[in-house]
Amino acid sequence: MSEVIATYLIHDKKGQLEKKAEGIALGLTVGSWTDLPQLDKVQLQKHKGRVVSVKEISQSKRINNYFNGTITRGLIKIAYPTLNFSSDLPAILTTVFGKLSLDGEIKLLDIEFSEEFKKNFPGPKFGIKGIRQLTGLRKRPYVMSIFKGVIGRDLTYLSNQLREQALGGVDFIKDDEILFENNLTPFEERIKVGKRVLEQVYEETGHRALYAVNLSGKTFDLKEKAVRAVELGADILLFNVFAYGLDVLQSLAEDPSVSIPIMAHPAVSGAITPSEFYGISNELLLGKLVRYAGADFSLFPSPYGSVALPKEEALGIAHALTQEEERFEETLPVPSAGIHPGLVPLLYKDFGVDSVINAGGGIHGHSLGATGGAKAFRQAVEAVQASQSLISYAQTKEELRLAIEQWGGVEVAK
Ligand code: 1AE
Repeated sequence: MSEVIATYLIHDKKGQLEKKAEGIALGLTVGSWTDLPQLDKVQLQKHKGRVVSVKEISQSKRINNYFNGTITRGLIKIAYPTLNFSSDLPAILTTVFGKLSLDGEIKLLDIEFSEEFKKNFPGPKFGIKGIRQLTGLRKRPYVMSIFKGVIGRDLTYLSNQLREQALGGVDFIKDDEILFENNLTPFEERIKVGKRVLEQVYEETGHRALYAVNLSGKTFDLKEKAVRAVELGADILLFNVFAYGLDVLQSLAEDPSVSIPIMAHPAVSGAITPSEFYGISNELLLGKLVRYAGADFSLFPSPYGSVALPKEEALGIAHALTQEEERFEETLPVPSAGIHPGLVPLLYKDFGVDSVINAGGGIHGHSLGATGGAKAFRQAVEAVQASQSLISYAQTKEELRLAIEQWGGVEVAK
């Protein structure tokens, strides 16, 4: 029988993990089937959830203090027959963590799908391989910059900022996720102007940057808008997946006419993932599910910047995005938020060549402006790839020297 297996971290004051697990397996599938007549029980057997394992984990003084009493903690795995739901993420999430997410201290850590069931998800259309092909760049991490301060500004301002960033040598430039449809810089105009500016920079310098435009608006209008973006020659779509839902991402990714990469932004996910007692793990939400639903890039807080994640969680996301999967391309990890050039050695060590170093403030706040900031990032990447310390490399690279003077730099032992 085909099943989906969910792993939960539970906290129970009564210390009855087995009972709780059995209650979930029944409650989220056939309800109180033990009270039913024999015939009904037999019929319902194939729909009943199954407790796969219950593992108590060591008590924690800190957590006992927090709950003001002794609390038993455990990892439980429950298998749900796929017969019970349609093959879409809303149905799966509602089954494994619908009402249950409202029921006390329980966190959904993982969902395992059989290879057969994975066929219901598209995975990334491009993935790391496809993006490497698209950009013709193979041997270094990408550098991305973010438009900043463009709300209330017109297309001329936007073009100038785009040009400055591209001239510094960034590979991708993304809209700020808070830039929506507006009269001053409408979606379609941003794409047209962006194309013109980036083509000009390419002609002048030989460097081509790609622009990720924010796909926003009402859910039912998104597809048409995405297709129009493709017709206009957009490079990449930025998408606030958690404001809309993973299934909306999936339906965009599945559409053959949305034939450009999709970049998933983590906005709103902080309402779901950070608690150690509730919600959904970062690895599952920003890692596995974003990848299965079809994002080519996934942004998430790095372990270092202004909105830092615990390191093992950030690494867990990257692992889920890139671990070998028979059916799915890899999604490019984009550790972000509060990143400056001095953090590049750490990011490179943690996330490797196949990642994107992404910065807004760390580009625009550079004392030589966005072009200087972008150059400083590229120089920091060069330093790391040449196995040189940032300090020694900066002796001949003015932009990097100024960035380190401004924000400091972290060297990594070889
Ligand atoms: C985790 C998302 C990061 C992001 O979108 C963003 O705008 C970062 O800006 P900075 O680099 O922190 O200024």
